[in-house]
Amino acid sequence: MSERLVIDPITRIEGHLRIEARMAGDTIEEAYSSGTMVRGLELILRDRDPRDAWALAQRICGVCTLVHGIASIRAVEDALKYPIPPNAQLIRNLMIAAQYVHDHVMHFYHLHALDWVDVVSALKADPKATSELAQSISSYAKSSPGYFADVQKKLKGFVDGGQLGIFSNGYWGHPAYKLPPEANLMAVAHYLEALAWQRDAAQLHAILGGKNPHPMLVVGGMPIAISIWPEHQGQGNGPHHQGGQGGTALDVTGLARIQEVIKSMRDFVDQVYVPDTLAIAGFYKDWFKQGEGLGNFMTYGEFPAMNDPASFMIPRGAILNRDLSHIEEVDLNADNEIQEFVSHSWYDYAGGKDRGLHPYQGETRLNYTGPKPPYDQLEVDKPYSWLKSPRWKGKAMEVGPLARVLMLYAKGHGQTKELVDMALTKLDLPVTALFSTLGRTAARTLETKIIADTMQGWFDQLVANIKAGDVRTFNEALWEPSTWPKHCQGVGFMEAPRGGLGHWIVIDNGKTANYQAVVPSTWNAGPRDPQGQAGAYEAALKGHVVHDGKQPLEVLRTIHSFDPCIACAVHVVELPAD
Ligand code: NFE
Ligand code: MG
Repeated sequence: MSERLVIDPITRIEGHLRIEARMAGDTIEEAYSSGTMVRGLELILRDRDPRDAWALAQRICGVCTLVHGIASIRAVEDALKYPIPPNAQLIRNLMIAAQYVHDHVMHFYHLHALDWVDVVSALKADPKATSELAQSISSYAKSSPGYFADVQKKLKGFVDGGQLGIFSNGYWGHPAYKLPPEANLMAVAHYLEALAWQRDAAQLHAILGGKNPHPMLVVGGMPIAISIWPEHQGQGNGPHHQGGQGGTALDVTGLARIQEVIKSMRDFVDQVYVPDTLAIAGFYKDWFKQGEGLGNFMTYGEFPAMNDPASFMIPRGAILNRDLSHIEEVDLNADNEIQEFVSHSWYDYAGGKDRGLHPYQGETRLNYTGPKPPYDQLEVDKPYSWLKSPRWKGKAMEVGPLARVLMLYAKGHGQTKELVDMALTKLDLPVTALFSTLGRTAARTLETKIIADTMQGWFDQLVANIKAGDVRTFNEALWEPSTWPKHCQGVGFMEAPRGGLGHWIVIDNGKTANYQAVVPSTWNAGPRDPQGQAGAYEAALKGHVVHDGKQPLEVLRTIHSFDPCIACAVHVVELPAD
């Protein structure tokens, strides 16, 4: 019998995602991914000043805050050939890195962990045995029997009061949960720790960008002054500054606080996030054998030393059919490489629905043809999503942490090789285990460590520049539109936490003529293309066995391993009037 499993919404994500699966018994035969909300930000950006685009574009998402702002200012800078000062580059790198660390830790504990951790089982744990477990895997200070007994008491209070709150509606007791009670209790404790820790992490954005989420940015640099005058020291923007005289420049106090935040990030990643990932993964080795899907991976590149792709810490490229011995070059400007298709999306193209359009020529023409909500089932032979289907040279590609770690690994990046080999050895798994649901989750953890560790070098370089007297953060040379060409176009790309992100802008007479954002979750969560090729989520779910259709935990595990963000992917909450 062929039945349809429907999960809508899939929770603990940003935005509205619906998954439907055609079942053969308890096995997923075909899966369909649908974004059920459209926002239309690309239309809002038209005809405005390109220098303001970032402020609007950044509102595409509040989870990956910053990244759409950065992609936007980079797009305008690319169009205008607008160089930025080295300090601005370093400050951007620090902010992007802080975004990764913050976002990945939050994803692991708050959006994904409960797919693996049974909160209610933690009540049965012995606090002393939990303490022994915690101390056997990490030097993290909060690991005494008393600490875990307190966490357990707090949790018991939630449960006894019928108030699981943030833990309500889980599939507690599902047989696919495999952790012993002690590991569950340790993970619940760290879920709560991560909530507190993330406040610290967010301060780096507040110091360098004025606030979080959605820090302040500017085309041509960063909108922050650096103070080197001793009489101003201590009046700056460190959260602990005592001056109280309203100084906003970055000074020794702010720099000292940034150093503390970087240390707090690295400590949490080293002492909590990495050991927890490895410990939890050890109980779920089956999940290193399923959930990959496409086998094609793409990165755009990130963390430039200068505005030169050759200097990227994470390189650009494509890996096809899992072949780590060969990396294809990716050109973000070539008409026939990155294209978006709408054959299965609720959009039209002027030239016909089966064409692919490069983002410079991209169109955003809404045309909802689906059933009137609420509906039982999507019509998957027709358009069934507000996401488009991006393709690279006609191929569906996975983007994100796994793509980046594979790229770094394939290129022989030292620390990546060390970490991946350490994790595989510890878990007694072959390198092919990376191509899986837990491979994706583990790659996210490992890249967090790599990026957090790299932050120190950028910070040291920034301090060295300031000491040498270079306090420039903004280049005003091309600020006035009168200096711009009449027509130009550019791409702003980056690696957002969820993968390669591109904003393409066309500027005519100083105004935005066209704007297209192709975001990571569109690559991963998009629907089928005109050839019928599945997107990454759809391909990854194929073959999963679902133990209980009313509690589809297996689907959540694989979908959440991508860290979905549909707010990003469908950039009007109302359907167009008919
Ligand atoms: Ni809204 Fe985002 C990231 C971007 S993913 S979270 O990372 O771009 O679609
Ligand atoms: Mg778009």
